[in-house]
Amino acid sequence: MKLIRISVWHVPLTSHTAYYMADGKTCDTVETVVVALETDAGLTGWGEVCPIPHYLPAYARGVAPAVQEMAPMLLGADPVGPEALMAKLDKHLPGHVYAKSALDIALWDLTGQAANLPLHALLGGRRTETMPLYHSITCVAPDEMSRIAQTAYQSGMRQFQVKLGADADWQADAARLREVREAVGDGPLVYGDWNCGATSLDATRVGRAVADLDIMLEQPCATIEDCARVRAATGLPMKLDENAHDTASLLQGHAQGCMDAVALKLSKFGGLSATRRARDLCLHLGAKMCIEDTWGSDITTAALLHLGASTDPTRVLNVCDLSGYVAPRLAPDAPTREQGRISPPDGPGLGIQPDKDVLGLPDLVL
Ligand code: 0XW
Ligand code: MG
Repeated sequence: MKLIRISVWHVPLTSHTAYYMADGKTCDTVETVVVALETDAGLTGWGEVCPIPHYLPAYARGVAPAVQEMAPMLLGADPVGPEALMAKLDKHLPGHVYAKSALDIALWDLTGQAANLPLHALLGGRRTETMPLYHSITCVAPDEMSRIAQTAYQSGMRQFQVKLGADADWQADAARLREVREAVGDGPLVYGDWNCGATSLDATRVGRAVADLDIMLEQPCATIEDCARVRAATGLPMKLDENAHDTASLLQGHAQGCMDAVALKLSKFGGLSATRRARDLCLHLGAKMCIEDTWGSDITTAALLHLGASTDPTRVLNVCDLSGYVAPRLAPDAPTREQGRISPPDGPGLGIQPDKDVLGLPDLVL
């Protein structure tokens, strides 16, 4: 089987509700990039990557030029066995992992379709029926955030990511964590995410103000060293996100003692192949994993669900139904949340069928 055509679409995704993070970052409407790889056997593999502006070293309009650069290595190649082809792409164009993420997902989709097996079977075998989701709460007034948490709790959610730092007011951040914890009661996981936006001073003050509560902190500062300082000064468990993006940073987070949990976003590492290797390293290091991506719709969500379902469930902190936060849905047959949990699709490959009417005409065909 040979790859004969590459198509790329840019699709604006709009969040159902406003979504604010520290440093003025938002993803109210962001562009997702969809990639289709067609073969001479009539199969089409789908990939997606959706960077949030100003969030990671990645941007939506950077994907198509990188794909164009890699196209000569892809066209005519056998897509079955994604890691072999991804290794060739890594030699041809080092880095650009977010663009490669969409290609790698599409290669896995084709490999699964060729094998007539769902990706979770090829990624090591299904370990669980359903996985817990977390609900990410936009950084607004503390009482509004506790109302959002309560509504999500009633829908079955038991894990809550409380966005912090939008107003640089550390006391408001402490109130956000306290009020959300009160709203959902003891037991559910509550964690505050600054998305790198705090100083170690402010994050430490917040952490110490809520140290009587069962709270985890996520990526308060811009460096692993500063996150480790906050972890040590507050005694609160910590999740790394933005700083954990490759083997070296996972090892560093672990060595610095601030990686109780970690966000494995597919596009930080370079797709399913690279994130599976990161997953295996985290199994060894003992960090609990949030298996997800930066943002996106049904294609990236299906991909992360397959990796999550093939991971030891005692090590999976949670997964994210990214497509549940945005419109339009790209695939009408994609899984949706039920009582705060979600399952991967069952069909071959990713197991979803993107809707060509929603996508329209591609922006680039190679
Ligand atoms: C990447 N986000 C902004 C979207 C996901 O829901 C989680 C969050 C994060 O930074 O963890
Ligand atoms: Mg985060």
